[in-house]
Amino acid sequence: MAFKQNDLAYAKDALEPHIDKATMEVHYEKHHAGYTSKLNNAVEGTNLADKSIEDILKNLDMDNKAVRNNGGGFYNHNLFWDVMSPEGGGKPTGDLAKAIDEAFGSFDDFKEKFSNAAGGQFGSGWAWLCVHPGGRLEICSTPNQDNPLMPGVGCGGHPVLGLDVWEHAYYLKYQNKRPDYVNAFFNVINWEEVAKRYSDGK
Ligand code: MN3
Repeated sequence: MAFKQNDLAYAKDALEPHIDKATMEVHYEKHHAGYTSKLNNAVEGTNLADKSIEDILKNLDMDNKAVRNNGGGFYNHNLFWDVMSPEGGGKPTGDLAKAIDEAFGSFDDFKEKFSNAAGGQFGSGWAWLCVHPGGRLEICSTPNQDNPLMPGVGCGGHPVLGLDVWEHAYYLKYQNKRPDYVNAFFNVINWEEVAKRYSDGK
């Protein structure tokens, strides 16, 4: 069965002014669609074709560049769309809020560390909040389309929040001002979805 992009739960202009419609269109319809079709081409007729994307990434041969780049791109963007919402922003509640306070001191400290991970990723990549078995949280970043499920990326656990810091994710609206984009992302984070991923992943 071929891999398929998650449907967006909101219109492409619904995240404005934080994420603009033109960026959403090209990002979803061109970039993510491209990773998805290239992943399907790369696994077709191989023993990966019937596996889940999580299985593929966890057991990935990192020298398999086609699956590494496009499998990562497919998975990462599906997560990215799902952790944003026009009703997002604010702060997490419940167990996730408690875990964030335990790991980072406070929500504001978490925001600063996550923003530093996003700003400090040189070139293209992703910033992540991950949960380890037992519930411990970790912030990290990965280059290109790598993600924390892949072996040996130095970024462990199950990703519960991811931020795309490729220029294609923000350049139309923010040009070189990545920190402004990172700051704006906090206005659309769907903390309910992140909390669900946290409780599923811990
Ligand atoms: Mn992208």
